[in-house]
Amino acid sequence: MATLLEKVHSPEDFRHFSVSELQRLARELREQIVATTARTGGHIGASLGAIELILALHYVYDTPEDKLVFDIGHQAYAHKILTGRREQFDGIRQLRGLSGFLKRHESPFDVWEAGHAGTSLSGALGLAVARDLTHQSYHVAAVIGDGALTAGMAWEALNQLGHLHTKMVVVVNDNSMSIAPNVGAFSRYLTDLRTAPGYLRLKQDIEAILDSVPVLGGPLKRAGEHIKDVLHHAVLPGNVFEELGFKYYGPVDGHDLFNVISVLRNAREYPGPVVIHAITQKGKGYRPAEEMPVQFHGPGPFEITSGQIIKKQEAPTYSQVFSETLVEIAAKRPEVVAITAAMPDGTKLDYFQSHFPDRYFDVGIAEQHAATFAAGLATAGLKPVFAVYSTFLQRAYDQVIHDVCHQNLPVVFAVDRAGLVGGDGATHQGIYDMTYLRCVPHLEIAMGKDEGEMRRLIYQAMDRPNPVAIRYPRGPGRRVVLEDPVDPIEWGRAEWIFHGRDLTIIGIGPMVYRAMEVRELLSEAHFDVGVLNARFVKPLDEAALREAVGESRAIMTLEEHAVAGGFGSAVAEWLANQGAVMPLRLEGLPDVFIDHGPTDYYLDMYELSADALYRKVEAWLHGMAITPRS
Ligand SMILES: Cc1ncc(C[n+]2csc(CCOP(=O)(O)OP(=O)(O)O)c2C)c(N)n1
Repeated sequence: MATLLEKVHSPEDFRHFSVSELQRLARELREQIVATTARTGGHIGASLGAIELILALHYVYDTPEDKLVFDIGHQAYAHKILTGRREQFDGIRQLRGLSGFLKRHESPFDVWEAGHAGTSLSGALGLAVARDLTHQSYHVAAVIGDGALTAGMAWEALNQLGHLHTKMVVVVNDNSMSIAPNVGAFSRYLTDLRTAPGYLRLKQDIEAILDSVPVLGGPLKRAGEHIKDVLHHAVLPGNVFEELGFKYYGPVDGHDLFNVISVLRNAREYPGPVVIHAITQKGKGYRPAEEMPVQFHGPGPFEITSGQIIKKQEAPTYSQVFSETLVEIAAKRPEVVAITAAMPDGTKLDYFQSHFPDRYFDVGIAEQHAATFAAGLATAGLKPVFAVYSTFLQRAYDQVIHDVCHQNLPVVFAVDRAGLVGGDGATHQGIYDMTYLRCVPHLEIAMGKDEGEMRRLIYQAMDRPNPVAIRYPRGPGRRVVLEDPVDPIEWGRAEWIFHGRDLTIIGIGPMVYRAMEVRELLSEAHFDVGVLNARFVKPLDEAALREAVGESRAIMTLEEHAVAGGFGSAVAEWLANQGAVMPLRLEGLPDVFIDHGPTDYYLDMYELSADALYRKVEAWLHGMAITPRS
């Protein structure tokens, strides 16, 4: 039997459906999302939880004329399927397939792109203000999760929206979860709103009484509304949204299509800003995702019937080794405290939390605050370690400079997911941090070639009197033996792995192993090639660099990072200032946003595989008359 979904190529196709047909559509969407993500992995939990909201929004609004803005975009799988991408949905997050987030080039229904949390309200307010200034009449609605509402940016937007009183609808998709259970006073406040039946009944009763007071038209009507507002505020306990100038509808059961549609219809007509507080369940309709919302936030492939997530047998990840190392250190050093911005599972700081609950802080999706909070802790003699993905540290740039580094405070940034990240794609690549951190005074930056060196660097970072960033990549380590006790790395010292007279390849991070592969190939072709494991981006090991300049005829740097301003640039700056005339080649990632897909695919594409590097380097050396030794 044909499914209803097969008949839907655009929201127009279901706007005449009955509520029971919409409910059937919701079931079919659930089946497709579960069936696909079981193969591809992806953001299943949030997407299952937002299905009814998405159906209702497209049902009530005339999209894409009216503008729907999603926060992050990870919850919008149903939106993708309903807006003409059902047949491509199978390829979500796969190479050349649909993005796991929204993309303006994918569809006119994707009016806003994101990946980072908390941007939707600012973007939507921009659309709404532009509408008014250009005398257009489209509606604007934004969907934001309770987790994303812990981001400062979201409040900056609410502040302006309440002030401008612009016509716009904000749907708060409250499932009480961020990736982990949501934290913070505001999260607790939302829970109180949700679970205070007394308040709700009182509110409904009072509103009913006030609504029954007749008001006349024109100016009198406005005066009457004003009196109602004043009475409303006088009798009811304050609701933060109303206090900020919003019309508040809620809490609404976000899975009750009939209800959500009728609330949305009212909200759409309201002349100012509206908040609809919708209660949803993460993973709704798929038992394992309902029961294990953290694991099913963004799992890899899983077995549908059992809900078993398919795990490859891999070495411990860098994040695991990091967290275990930090626990070891913290056991000996009571001043060590750990901070995450809503990523206890991703950073593996949940392990630290289980050992030292009082010295662990999940601050919500609040990277800016996390950095400054760390600075505050450090001024009072603690040793804060902020574990944060490279991409999310971007959010805290001013705080890194102004609050941490300017005061030269000994905060440790454990910069996770440094490098390409795979399925999350362009918004999540950790390939800019060396550029944006390298120029900040006082900050030292290091990256080990494997998890063993990372561990040693973490140990030593604890003794630095200034801020330090230790970078490490996503995924499994190389199963190297983890020394215990660790053998300290001389701070600022690179590691010579081979010396060579024709070329020295200076690698940073795991790219050092790639450098060794390239060396192998070049050695077979009779070139004499050295490999230097830089370890430190800042300070550079100038003595080792001088040695390389002295003994090699050419230098190549190698990094899994944007070349622009990255590690190679640091070497180039140094070399230029030496006045040394030396052939130098910088290998890394080009000046483009890199989409989702396997890391190796992109390393091949940008000619950073061992073979491609070998071919390029051999031609380069020949071009400079550096020929094989017989
Ligand atoms: C700035 C930033 N920090 C961290 C993340 C990682 N992240 C992705 S989804 C998510 C939780 C979002 O929770 P919520 O907004 O409530 O949406 P839900 O997944 O519950 O629907 C987090 C922390 C991010 N995307 N952006």
